[in-house]
Amino acid sequence: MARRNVTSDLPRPTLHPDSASATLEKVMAPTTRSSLRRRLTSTKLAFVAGLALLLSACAEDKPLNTFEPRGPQARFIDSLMWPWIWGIMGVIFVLVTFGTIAIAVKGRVKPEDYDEDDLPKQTHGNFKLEIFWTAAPAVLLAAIGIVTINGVFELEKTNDDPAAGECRANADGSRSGELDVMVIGQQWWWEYRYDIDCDGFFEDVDGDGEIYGPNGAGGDVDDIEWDINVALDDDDLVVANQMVIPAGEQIDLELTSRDVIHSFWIPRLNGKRDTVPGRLHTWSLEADEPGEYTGWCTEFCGLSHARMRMSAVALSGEDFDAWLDNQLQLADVPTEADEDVWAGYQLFQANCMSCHVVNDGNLSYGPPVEEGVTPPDLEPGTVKDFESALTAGAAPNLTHFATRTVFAGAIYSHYAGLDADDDDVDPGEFLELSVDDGNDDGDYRLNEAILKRWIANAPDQKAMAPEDLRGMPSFPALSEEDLDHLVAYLATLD
Ligand code: HEC
Ligand SMILES: [Cu+2]
Repeated sequence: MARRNVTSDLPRPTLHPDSASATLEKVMAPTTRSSLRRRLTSTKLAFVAGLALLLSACAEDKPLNTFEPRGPQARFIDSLMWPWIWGIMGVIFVLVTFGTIAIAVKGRVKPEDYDEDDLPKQTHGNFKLEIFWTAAPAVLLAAIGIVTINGVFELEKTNDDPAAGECRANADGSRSGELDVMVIGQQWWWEYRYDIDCDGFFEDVDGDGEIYGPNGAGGDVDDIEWDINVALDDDDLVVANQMVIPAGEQIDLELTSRDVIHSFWIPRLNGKRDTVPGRLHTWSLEADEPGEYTGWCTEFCGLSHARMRMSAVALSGEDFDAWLDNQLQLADVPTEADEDVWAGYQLFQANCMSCHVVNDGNLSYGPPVEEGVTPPDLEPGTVKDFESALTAGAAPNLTHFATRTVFAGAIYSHYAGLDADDDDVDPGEFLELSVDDGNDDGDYRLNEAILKRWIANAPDQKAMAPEDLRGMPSFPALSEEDLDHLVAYLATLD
């Protein structure tokens, strides 16, 4: 390479004593065995950790994989990722990476040509290049922006409002019609309310002709302060932690929260949407096939945020109708004849009813109404919401607890031997869950141990703050026998 004298009067660069050469010297210095071992161990560790991370991508069971869409909404999002976003990013990644390597290799100075006074040609400004690398990203971002914004509108699409008489629980007993579900987040579990009679989610609680809440007269959703416990329509079906839906149908969701902001995310069915107290966000999801689809709260919401999961079970239309029929039944009231269950029922009334609802037709709690307002008469067999001893104002509804497979924010499964993703299991069998009756005929077994442990000391298993009315308290006074009785009672709630 030609020597260029112009630069010879520039100061020569010197190496900082702490920089690469110093490090190199240290590395080359004679080492004791232990320091060598240390170095090897951390290298090995880094290698193993890296490999584990890489291999985790090959896991068979990836219930939270966004790239395995199982419904139209999730598929739509996936179609944005590929070819659009990942495609464009991929091309840029390859161009930049290999471009950098190619230039470095091509422009490198061979040791024999090395001349410390020789600097590369200095370039200042290149109008064409600058225009190019400003315009090209702008064009790419605009393209991605167009498909993404279109996607936002696409995912907002809801079903048309059903015509009269086309509902899940029609007066004539038919089950045609679409389904709206309200999703309510609270610390640290999910409630699902099904608007099965299609009269909306809210009702005129005090009978003054005005409906509380966002659907109320003259109301702008965002302006109205509303108490969800008062406003919700009590004819609706209430379940906790496991949302059961018919496969192949779009389910419209209304999302809200009773305490802090949570985020609802079942990745194989749709993207994320925040649940915000005092607001209603619309969302939807649809599962192509029967099966279980899990999700995770994705907005930090306090102590047990990481233990606030979701479970959606899609059933065939027929199975779903059967499930719904069953859910609409009142819970059985135990009789004294069955001593264990009866004892459990008594314990439940004494210890648990201040928070949990079991709709067995014997409840007559009224909503917390203002002074001077008469609550409407209760139809026999209906249950009213009441303010429970909790900040969120509600604990999981246990009316059909034994027909669900998960509890406590879907972190535990209370049935042994059941996996909806198992090819041999018909998700419809979720309906036929029954307690182990002693004969070995393939019943799913209620996991009594896990339930007893939970009832005795829930905060020990899931971080909660019962002293602050957040979460379930522990019950140190309950004996082993009491716990058996309580579980015997819970097992009848099918
Ligand atoms: C102070 C209110 C309160 C009381 C009293 C209470 N619980 Fe709970 N319970 C909760 C809350 C809140 C949860 C949800 C906790 C979570 O998953 O984060 C819960 C969850 C549960 C669950 C799991 C339900 C599900 O679907 O996730 C069961 C079962 C349960 N409680 C049983 C009982 C029993 C039995 C008693 C009486 C011995 C009782 N609880 C007393 C507040 C209460
Ligand atoms: Cu949350």
